[in-house]
Amino acid sequence: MAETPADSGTPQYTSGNIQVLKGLEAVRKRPGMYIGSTSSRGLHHLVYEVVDNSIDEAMAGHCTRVDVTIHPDNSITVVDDGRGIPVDVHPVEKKPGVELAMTVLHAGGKFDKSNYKVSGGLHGVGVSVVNALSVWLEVEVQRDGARWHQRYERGIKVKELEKLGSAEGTGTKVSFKPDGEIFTELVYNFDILSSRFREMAFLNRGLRIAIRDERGAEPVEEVYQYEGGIVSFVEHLRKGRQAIHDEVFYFAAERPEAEIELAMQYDSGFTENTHTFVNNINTHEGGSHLTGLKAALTRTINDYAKKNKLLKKADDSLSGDDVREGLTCVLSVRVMEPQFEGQTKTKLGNSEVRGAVEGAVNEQLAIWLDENPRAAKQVIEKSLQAARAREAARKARDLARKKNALEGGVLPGKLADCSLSDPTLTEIFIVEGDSAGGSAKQGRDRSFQAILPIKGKILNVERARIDKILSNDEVRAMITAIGAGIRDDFDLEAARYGKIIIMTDADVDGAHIRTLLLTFFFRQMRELIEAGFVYIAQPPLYRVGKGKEEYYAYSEDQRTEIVKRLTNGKGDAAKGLNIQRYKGLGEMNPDQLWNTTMDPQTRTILQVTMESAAEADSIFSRLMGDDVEPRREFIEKNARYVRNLDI
Ligand code: 0RA
Repeated sequence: MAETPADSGTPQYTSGNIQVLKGLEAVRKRPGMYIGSTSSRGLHHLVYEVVDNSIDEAMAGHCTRVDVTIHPDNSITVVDDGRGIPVDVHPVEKKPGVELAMTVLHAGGKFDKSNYKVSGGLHGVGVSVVNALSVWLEVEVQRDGARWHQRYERGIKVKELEKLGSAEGTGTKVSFKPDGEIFTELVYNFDILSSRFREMAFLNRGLRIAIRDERGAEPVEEVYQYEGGIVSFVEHLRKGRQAIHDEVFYFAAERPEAEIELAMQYDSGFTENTHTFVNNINTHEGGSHLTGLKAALTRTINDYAKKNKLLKKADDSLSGDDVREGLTCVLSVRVMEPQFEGQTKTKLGNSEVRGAVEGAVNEQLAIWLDENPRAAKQVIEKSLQAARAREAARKARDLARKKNALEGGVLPGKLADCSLSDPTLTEIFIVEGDSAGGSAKQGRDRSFQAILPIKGKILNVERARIDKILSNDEVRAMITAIGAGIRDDFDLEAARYGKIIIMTDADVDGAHIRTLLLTFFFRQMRELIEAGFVYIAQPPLYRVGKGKEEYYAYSEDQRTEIVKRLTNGKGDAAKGLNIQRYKGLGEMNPDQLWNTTMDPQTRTILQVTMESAAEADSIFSRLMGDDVEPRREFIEKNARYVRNLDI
């Protein structure tokens, strides 16, 4: 039990205090239960948690800006101009509201649950959890003409709430430093935070969110504010593809079950980019709101097409996939008591939301189509083309099926399969090139490791339609080997391996092939990424030999370090060291490949995550889409990363 801090006078353990300490102790004992993990992901969750509270204020109409700062010691400050957390003493708990917010689980400073627009949900565990998991946390509130301050250490109050003086305006400032006793990673990633805040700014029209990184020589700052809200979001996501109608379709509707906002636009591409949110949380796994949206799109577009005699045969109809081809769409709903389900708790379970979304979209989309006949015609024409291509693909697939190419147990000839068949144990390496494939086949543990060599550049699936995708040999080999189908027919349970490991050369071509493969999985087997099945192998860049000893370096820094160590700090490479730069996997013999890259005991593999599907999607489109300009922009902006790929 914690001691009462020295400066707070006589110890006073009330039952309330003991409850509080027990609560926060529980958080410190099982942090994963509250923030999901204690790795990088959990570390970032702390910031989201605090910012979510500010966004709640914004949603309630009381806050216009949020400023986030990453300090040089990786502590964080979040400032908002909301009403400020209440500082008056709670009549029952006999403590200032701000203290309850900081110490009582799930209090979040909200004493009345009447607030409809709560962000909460995936995070929403309350700022007390951040407090419990921080070495220190300071909160400053401006309210009622004064400024107030309080400090905690590992969740324990070390200073009573103190009035610092008079002040104008209102707002809340929370600063904290994550606890190294809890987290395995303490360094914040600017890009992860930044893209999350951009998403937040899109979802909360007009709200200004700034993020400032003070860790480098020069501070870096990004400011996000979108007067267009999710319309701007759709325009951002669609960037890189050619729109087929000028204006983004948008509506906002209030229903008893949910507040609904939708923005969408069609482009000439062949993929669908739908992103759904519930109370600002990205529902990667979809759920009832998405089901309602899909049903409404299919129904309303078919109704319009029939009414306007745009379908050739009376009995023809467009499928869901047809009407979503080339669609970029953001659906944002706000629900009073969201039920999150699914593997990553990002699937909306509330069944009543389905009908609400379906009804609203049916109604509003029908109006829009009627009022925009030119756009409507483009959309129907596009869907009809998709239907024709799909019919062609079905024929191609039937043919392929007959040849046992996609299904029916015949595995691709190039696959060296493993002997075990339990996918919790097995893994497949997708290897660039036949020579590396040969080494991998010899070096592997054949009981659980399968090898599929693929030839150079696979098809760019972003640009190709389904019928073409399926006619590509490399792609077909991957689909058959994995055995879980693609797109809507994808069945994770049927996957023949638990790990899909991409193994490409450490050069520019290798990076390109890796991006192509990731695009393929992202587009055709998204669930595979969502479920965390996809990995990237990390082959070494150098082999440093000294006599009979050999060491492997996976980065430039590591090579320098090894050379220093082997030359007793002199860093002189000439001293009998043999440094080999691996240009390709093919240069490694089977044993080396096993030891450095494939042996689960010693290797490092990177798991591909869907941290932000929206961001990943937009990058894929920018890099792989038809428009050249965004690709050039991206490459220029990221040239420093690109350059590192082939040193
Ligand atoms: C409870 C009640 C009120 C505001 C807040 C909490 C609040 C919490 C946070 C956390 C970060 N920023 C915040 N801003 C406000 C409303 C009090 C009133 O009615 O004035």
